[in-house]
Amino acid sequence: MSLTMRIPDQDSFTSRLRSPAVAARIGLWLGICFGIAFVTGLISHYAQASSQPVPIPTRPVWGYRLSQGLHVVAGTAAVPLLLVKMWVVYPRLFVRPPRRLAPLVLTVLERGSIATLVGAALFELSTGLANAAQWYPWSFSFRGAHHAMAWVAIGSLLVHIGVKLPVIREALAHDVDDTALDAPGATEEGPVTRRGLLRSTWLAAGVAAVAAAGGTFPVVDRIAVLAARRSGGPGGIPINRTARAAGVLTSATDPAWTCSIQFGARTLQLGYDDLRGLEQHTTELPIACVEGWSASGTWTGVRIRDLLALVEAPADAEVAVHSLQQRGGGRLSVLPAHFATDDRTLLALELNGERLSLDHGFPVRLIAPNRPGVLQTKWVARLEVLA
Ligand SMILES: Nc1nc2c(c(=O)[nH]1)N[C@H]1C(S)=C(S)[C@@H](COP(=O)(O)O)O[C@H]1N2
Ligand SMILES: [Mo]
Repeated sequence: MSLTMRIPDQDSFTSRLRSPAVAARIGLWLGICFGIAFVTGLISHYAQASSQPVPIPTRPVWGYRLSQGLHVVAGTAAVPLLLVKMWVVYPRLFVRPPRRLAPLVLTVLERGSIATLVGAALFELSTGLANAAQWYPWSFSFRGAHHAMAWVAIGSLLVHIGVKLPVIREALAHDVDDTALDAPGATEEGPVTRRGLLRSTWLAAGVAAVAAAGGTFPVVDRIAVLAARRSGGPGGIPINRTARAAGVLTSATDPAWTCSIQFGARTLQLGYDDLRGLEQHTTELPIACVEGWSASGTWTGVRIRDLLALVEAPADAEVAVHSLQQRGGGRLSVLPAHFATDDRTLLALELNGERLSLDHGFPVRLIAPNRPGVLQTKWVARLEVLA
């Protein structure tokens, strides 16, 4: 028995489906998905930054929810698009590089930018999907790495589009079955037509988008298989970290619990009944998790603004919201001044007309408009006026 190994060249790939006509059409939608994911990703990153030179508005209250929903939907829809696109174009890897120096340099640059683009795109989609599934099989910071790699992806995407623009234009200007741009050997009819392949790809991307959209848009909730986080949780809102996982079972149920409001040397301690005795307000606001799910709830509690007035805090001061939780993410968030004084920003005691459950942040949690879920601090122990 003899083993022969032959490196394929472009002529080893004969399917008519592998054509710039197909690649450009899928690429266009892939580019749109990456564009949406990039912009909404920047919004989410900025919304979580510790300082915001350009303030984020508190309205619309569902702004972050919509933005993050689009982010996850665009990213999920991009998965089948990217896979089909890679299948269509990978024979180009085997095109023999030119021998003359100038074209060789160009080829190396072009393939380098594509290798970077594919690597960054696969990294973004796989870490994003894993994050949406709350699965963290890595030790780096998700937010930092996903954000840094987004710039690599969008940069190499722009280079790629720049290099390919003449072909893209040509391909999109002609019928999808036009063969003018095809590799000479790509003449074999495949099991499906080009239109058939494109239709299946759009269908796969659409199904992926709908499956992810259920985490944000309740209309499609029933068919939202990828939006597993929406189900369950008291009050119909999923639970991100439980009281047990946060290590607050004892401190949050301690009858001696108080919330301290601290401004300079002034500190006020308010117990649960003290907070109940203050004017209560009810507002409907969503929790929009960075991981993609979101859900709306009706919250009742005390306005942060009213609490700040009790210690005569200035209206332009930021407020740090500290949790009983001692370690791990989510135990501290800072309210910019215009969020702290907004009339819909509450220390909530109730969700949907019932006392807050332990897992949703009993005794009290922060709820504010147009804000990433990770900043809606649960099991609040202390409000600290930063002035
Ligand atoms: N103290 C504390 N607050 C927290 C968290 C946390 O881990 N610890 N998780 C945050 C995140 S990431 C989200 S999305 C929301 C979820 O709120 P829920 O569990 O009540 O739905 O709570 C936020 N508040
Ligand atoms: Mo979250």
